[in-house]
Amino acid sequence: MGRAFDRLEHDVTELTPTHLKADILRHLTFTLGKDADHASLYDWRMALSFAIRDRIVEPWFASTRKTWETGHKRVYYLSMEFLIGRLLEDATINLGLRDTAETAMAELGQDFRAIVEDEPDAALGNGGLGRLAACFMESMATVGCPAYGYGIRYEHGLFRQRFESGRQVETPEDWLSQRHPWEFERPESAYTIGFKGEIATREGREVWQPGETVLAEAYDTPVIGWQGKWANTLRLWGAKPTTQFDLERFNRGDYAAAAEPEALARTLSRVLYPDDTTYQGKELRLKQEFFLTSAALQDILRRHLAGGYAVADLPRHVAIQMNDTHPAIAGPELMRLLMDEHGMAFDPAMEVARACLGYTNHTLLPEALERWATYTFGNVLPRHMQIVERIDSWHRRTYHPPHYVGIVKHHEVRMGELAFIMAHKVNGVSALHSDLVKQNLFPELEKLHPRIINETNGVTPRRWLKMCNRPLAGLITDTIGEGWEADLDRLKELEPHVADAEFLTAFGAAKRQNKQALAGWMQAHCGVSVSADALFDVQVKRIHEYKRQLLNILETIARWHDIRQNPEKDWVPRVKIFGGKAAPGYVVAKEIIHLINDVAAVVNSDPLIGDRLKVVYPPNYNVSLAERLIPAADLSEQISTAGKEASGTGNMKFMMNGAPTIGTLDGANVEILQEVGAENFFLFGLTAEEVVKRRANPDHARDAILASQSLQDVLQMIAEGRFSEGDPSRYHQLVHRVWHHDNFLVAADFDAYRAAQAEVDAAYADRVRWLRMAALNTARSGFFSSDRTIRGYMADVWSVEPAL
Ligand code: T68
Repeated sequence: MGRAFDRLEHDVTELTPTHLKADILRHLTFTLGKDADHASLYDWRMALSFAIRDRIVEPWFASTRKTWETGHKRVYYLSMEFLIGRLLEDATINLGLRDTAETAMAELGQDFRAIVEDEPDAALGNGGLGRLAACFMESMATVGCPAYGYGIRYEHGLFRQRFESGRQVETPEDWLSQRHPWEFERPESAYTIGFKGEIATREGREVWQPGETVLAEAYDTPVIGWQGKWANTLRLWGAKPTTQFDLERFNRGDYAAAAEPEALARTLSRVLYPDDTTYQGKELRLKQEFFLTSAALQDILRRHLAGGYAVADLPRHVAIQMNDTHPAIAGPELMRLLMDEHGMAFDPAMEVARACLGYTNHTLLPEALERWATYTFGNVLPRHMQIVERIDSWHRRTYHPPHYVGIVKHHEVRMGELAFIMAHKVNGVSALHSDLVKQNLFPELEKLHPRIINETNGVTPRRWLKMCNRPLAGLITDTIGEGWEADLDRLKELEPHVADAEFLTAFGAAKRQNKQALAGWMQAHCGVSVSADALFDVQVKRIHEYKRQLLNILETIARWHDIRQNPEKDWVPRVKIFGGKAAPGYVVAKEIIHLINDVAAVVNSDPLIGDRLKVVYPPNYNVSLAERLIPAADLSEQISTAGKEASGTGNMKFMMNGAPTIGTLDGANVEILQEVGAENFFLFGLTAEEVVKRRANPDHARDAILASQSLQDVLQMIAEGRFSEGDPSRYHQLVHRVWHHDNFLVAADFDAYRAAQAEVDAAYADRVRWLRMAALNTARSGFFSSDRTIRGYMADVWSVEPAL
């Protein structure tokens, strides 16, 4: 029977607009119950999405079947975040149906673009870490790595951002208020997840009797790779009550208590935590982490045993990757399942668990390192607390680490150390970051058992070039032919064309088309009119002190001031574009947002300035907005304090789309510089080592400010209230912090940043030079495909071969 699916019944490349139209109309009629005459944009989007989804199901079945039949090893990517964005256009592109879909919709009287943009973003992540997980899912499908992504089906993704009088205001995100056409609900795949309670000993075995339980129910979204050759599953867990009511309590008349199981279930998968760099020791967060991890591990073991294999054989068939420490409870939970449920002894269970697990670190920031109070941890997960202590004492007995190295310290469970000890490989996400993880984060553990490796991040070129930048993708295909999308090193073949005036002109025309489109969008959505001839200078990412949006806005003020002083000079016109959200509780980041908006208001309405400088800050930066902004960027701002940004992935997207970087030697900037060459990169600022030395001088900021007339002027203007008319004290604290608590060396790097910006102006004024730089950035970006990253993990961490 199922044999029919071994090969595709329908060759999607042969699907004509006429066939697709029939499918769309069938779904409109029979799935949605709508008459074409009365269908709304939403109805058409649903009908098209279902018609496209139909085409994914066959390769999805075929992939799953092949993995089962060959007993191929599977990768399980555990992540609290998957920032996937929209799915419709991406699916049509990977299926080779983008143009077919557009034609079919046009013939039905519908605008494909409008339909695509009607889809809400699935914003189940904060930033880089969540987007990386989404790129990895697409790349694993593209290279044919059998894999499951496991995450949480948050009802509310990352909050929406609005500005009110320049201040950030958060409103709840609501993506599931509409039907989500890409998922399949699997009520039959559900697991009981326990919390709290007691531990009993029965027949010499520890038995955990949870005090609370919820059900984790699976929702599966197929993830289709390039050209539809392979598809994997993103399995997101939704929480359901195990019982609607606690009947015993209900019958006793305790109605509120009787509804408790339902209340817990309703909150568990309700909302994504919006902090990307500060962990908060909240019980609900720990419960979410365990909910995801336990459901995933139970599912993994069930599938393994269903394949007829022994538990001890797990490492031959299963690789489990922990995306940061958020799912680091996987170590103890796997141990619990192996020992308490499958009767394994501690030592062999440790061997099995460690052989399966890998851990990726994404940050060195101390405030982001998860540490749970033993009180909270022991209360929520009493059995896991026992297991953690057992692992810790086993580790001390076996390896004799220095007394200060361990998992449980000062009444806290350190999740980084736990993840390190339970994983056979630990990796950082860029060359520099991996070195710093070795030297600064786990130096002693690494000495005892070396296991830290590097896997430099990457991004999928299908979404971040092919889909979001059609003019440039078209030019690339016209120039080097097809096939670069899955073999991005082939972009190197563009290099010889960079000497060709005709190619450069075409490259410039593609960029200009994107800039024109963005200018129109900003006019309509932000009320700011900009010239497409200006240099589009873009900094988009979460707002954080270490990312130094402050440095950028201070330079903007200096530039504005300079233009006013010398209006007759031949200024290179600039549009400074900012985008990004601040964590709701991050007061300093919110102040920076307010300042950017205040500066924008002053600059944009200054008649002396005109087109020479504009500042635009579109609200609610998300994946879809990134797809609009990045292809239109001339300059990529990657200006974090050296040593603080683990990798960055936006930096790679800009490079691919032909925007040179102005940046520090931080994260993957180091590798970008290496690939593109110093003459095509605007480097400035202290190095990671210099940062450490400079910070040892308590007067570093004061010294730098006194040495820079320009910085003094800028700080003075802010302090005087030039950007906060009627409220002169608004930024006193901010200015005070630059003088006295400049933890991220904004002052120390200010002059160097200004000088680099002046070089940018000079380079941009030379049109041919600039186009050559831009084109070389694209041509040399092949290394940053997430296909390369995934192949690295497959070889170095997972020991899995492609199944294609
Ligand atoms: C980012 N981390 C890194 N964390 O900052 C970035 N954290 O340099 C790197 O490129 C990216 O990971 C991918 O490796 C994050 O995005 C989070 O979002 C986060 C979320 C919750 C808790 C802690």
